[in-house]
Amino acid sequence: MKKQMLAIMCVIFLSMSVSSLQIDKMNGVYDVFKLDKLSNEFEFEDSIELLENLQKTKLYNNSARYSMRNEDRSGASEISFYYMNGREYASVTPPMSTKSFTYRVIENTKFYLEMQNVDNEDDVARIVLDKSSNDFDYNEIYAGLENEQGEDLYYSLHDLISNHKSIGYDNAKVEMFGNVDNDENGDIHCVYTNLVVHSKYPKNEIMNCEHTWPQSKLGNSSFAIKRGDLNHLFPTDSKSNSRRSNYPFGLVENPRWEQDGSKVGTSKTGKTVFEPRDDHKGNVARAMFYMGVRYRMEIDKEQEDAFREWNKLDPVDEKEVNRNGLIEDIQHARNPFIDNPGFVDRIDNF
Ligand SMILES: [Ca+2]
Repeated sequence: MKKQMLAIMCVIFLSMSVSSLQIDKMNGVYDVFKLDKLSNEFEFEDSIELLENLQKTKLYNNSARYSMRNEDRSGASEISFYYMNGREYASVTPPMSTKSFTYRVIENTKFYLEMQNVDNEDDVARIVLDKSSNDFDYNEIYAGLENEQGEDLYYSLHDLISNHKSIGYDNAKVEMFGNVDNDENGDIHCVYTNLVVHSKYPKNEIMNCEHTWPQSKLGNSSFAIKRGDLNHLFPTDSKSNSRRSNYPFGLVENPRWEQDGSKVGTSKTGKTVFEPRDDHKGNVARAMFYMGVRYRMEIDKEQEDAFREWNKLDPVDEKEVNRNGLIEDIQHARNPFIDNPGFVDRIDNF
């Protein structure tokens, strides 16, 4: 009887893993993240290419072995997945090494594989499919979330975007000014005012990098990763940037500063708020929802209500879609609220 139960459990376990990131389908480019104990965040370590080179063996049902190539192609190594006593393990042989390390697979989700070194518990790694590669079909994933609502949807989206390749703040700024927000004429447009700069390296006194979620409110955990996340960084002229300061967003009733449609002043509840001009309102809302879900940061009720309206008032346009794609190329993750603004209405609390 016990044996039967065990067999059933094994079948359930195996069929569960089949619906998740399938080990026998792990061909392609992956990002490897290591857990940093201090920030409790998975930090990007390396890109690898996995090439399946051995078929499954009868001995280890469902096992698979891959050769692994680092981004710089400096060395080949191996990673094998196998089941033992109903648990999934990975054996990793680094480049230029004959010694292998054994990892216990902790989580095998649709979006990543998390594993812990059995000899060193601090060594926790995630292998995430490089989502900018063609194998990762966002539309398929979104379709799978069709019936999800509320917290379920919130956490599914969190899992989907919880790893991205962070390139650091300085590089993010270079990418933003020189690539993501540098248009076909070589111009950078301020998102709050009409200021335009023709440059890839604008002077700090003229054009800044705006943190839509203010730096002073990012909190300590994963600070560097949040600070350099392109999804909430935008070019702004330095004057409107300092006017925005770290005020929350909202609708201004009594403006004390106003330029090209953006305002600072008090809201109907008497709070000092910043109101971006209409054509950037939706972008702000979707960037803030992204940041909230990505880093599990709460959005206060007053702002949340405004963002819900702004998400509809200023719908996604081609420019925003293109920007999402450019950021995906760099960070290997997208803002799902740009792909699917309707997600906002299906989550009742951010
Ligand atoms: Ca817009």
